[in-house]
Amino acid sequence: MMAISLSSSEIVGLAERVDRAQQASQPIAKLTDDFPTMNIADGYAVQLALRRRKLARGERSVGWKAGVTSRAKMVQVGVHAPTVGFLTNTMARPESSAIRTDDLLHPRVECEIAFVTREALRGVHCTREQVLAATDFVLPALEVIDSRYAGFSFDMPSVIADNCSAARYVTGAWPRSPRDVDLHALGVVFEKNGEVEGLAASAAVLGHPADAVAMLVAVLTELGEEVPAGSVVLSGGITEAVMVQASDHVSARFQHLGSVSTKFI
Ligand code: OOG
Ligand code: MG
Repeated sequence: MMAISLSSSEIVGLAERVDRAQQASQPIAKLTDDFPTMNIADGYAVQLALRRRKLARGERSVGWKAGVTSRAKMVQVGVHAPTVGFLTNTMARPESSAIRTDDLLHPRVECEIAFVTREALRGVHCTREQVLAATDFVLPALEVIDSRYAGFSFDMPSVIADNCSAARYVTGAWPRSPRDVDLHALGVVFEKNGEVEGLAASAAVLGHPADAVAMLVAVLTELGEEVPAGSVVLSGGITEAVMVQASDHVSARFQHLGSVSTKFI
């Protein structure tokens, strides 16, 4: 990763800017409009400052998310390399609940496979096998993303600074051992209001969802972080994300993993 080019006061100021946009549900311009030389290391520095702000307010860290790990997502958002973001307890929603839209800007939903770890993961050369060995179980998941940038329009440093659009996530209720299912070739049917929005297989995320988690571990290790035991890790949207609004119902049906659904109010 390149060296950080922003000053520490710029990093803190940009984290505050992103945080305020989220709290006020007011979109902002992508950060690189003001800081055109911002690089990926700067993006992560802002993201980690944002994470520190949230944890200082009492949010609890529950895990991490891989983003832009599939071709469908890369094409949709115009970012061509995977990214990493963080998850806190305030983003988690139980499957039976309805997700409010009045505190979101322009939510989109994507279907993902979630990993729950029983051992910590770290290392810049983390492998698929290490991820599988450290995984307690996998779950079907829906992620609600909500870019703080106007028009959902950003570049890689800006989206990383905005915690990769993280907003809400829902996991299904049926844990499976990663050893009991072929994580490489699971089909998924993604529906909104009973209409099929996307069909894909789990291999869409970097060839294997555990490889997406290994990528995430490598990035976090470079940043001086790790994936602790007991973390939730989202491995990235398998299909394009779909726009949602109040009254929509979304579900993802995964071969061998069961389904997960949520509605919006
Ligand atoms: C960036 C977040 C991407 C995923 O699963 O690909 C992401 C975005 O699309 O706004 O969470
Ligand atoms: Mg996602």
